Amino acid sequence: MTPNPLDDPAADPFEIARLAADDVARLTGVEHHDIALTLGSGWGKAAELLGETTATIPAAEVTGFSAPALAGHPGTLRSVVTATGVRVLVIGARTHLYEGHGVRRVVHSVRTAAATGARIMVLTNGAGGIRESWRPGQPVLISDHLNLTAASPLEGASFVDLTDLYSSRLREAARRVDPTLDEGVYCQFRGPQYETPAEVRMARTLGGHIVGMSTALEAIAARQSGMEVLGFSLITNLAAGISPTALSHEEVLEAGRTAEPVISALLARVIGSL
Ligand code: 8IG
Repeated sequence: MTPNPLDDPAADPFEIARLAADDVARLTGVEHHDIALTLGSGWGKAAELLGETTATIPAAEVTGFSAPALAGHPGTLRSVVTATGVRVLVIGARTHLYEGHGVRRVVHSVRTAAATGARIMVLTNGAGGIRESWRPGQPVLISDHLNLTAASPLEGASFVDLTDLYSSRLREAARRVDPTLDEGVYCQFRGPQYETPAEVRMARTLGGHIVGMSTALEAIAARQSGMEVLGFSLITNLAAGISPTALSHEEVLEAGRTAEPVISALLARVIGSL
């Protein structure tokens, strides 16, 4: 298998994202996308409700997405057109930091989305909830984040402003669709282990409300590329120690399955309103 060009330290990740965007244009027949959407666990049904899927392409055929020497499934990218003609690039291929391939690979889909022309990046995930009032199956907006990964997608002296990272304009748009949407601060841990109860208490003390393993690094990269970011977490479980019982992967999957139609419809309505 050909090596991933992102793994060459001398390569420019933005140039590779441009090549990836050329692949997306060629394989989808769509030159320019307006909005990009990364689907996390629990959000998978949203793509169908957004509009008409005009192309589905294996991520492995797009530059930089290929995973050499690893049997993992790289997922798909989809091009969807909404009723009003907005072109949405739906990314069903997320690379996590805990996979160990480095931050460039983690944020490559975001940089590719920007290179296709997308001005808005919608990031969704499944996550643990720290707020005691939250229940599994509840979607919440991300208002800000704590990056606890000790990693950054920025290379060199790139001083990117993150003051309004999770766009207040887009959060207001989401709340016009569903005024009951709560919001909170997302804490990204490296994972893949879930937190200890002490780590969850730490996150709460630091001002965190949501614990996850994906979105903060992607949001930073999106902002660096000039995109506006909207973030949603599906609370699939209460964070460790918040609930009296241990975290069960089955509970997480079940909450996701139950919530999926509801939150997917919500997401489609929000994106349709942007
Ligand atoms: I789903 O409780 C899901 N993803 N870090 N903690 C972290 N990530 C998660 C959790 C959680 N639940």
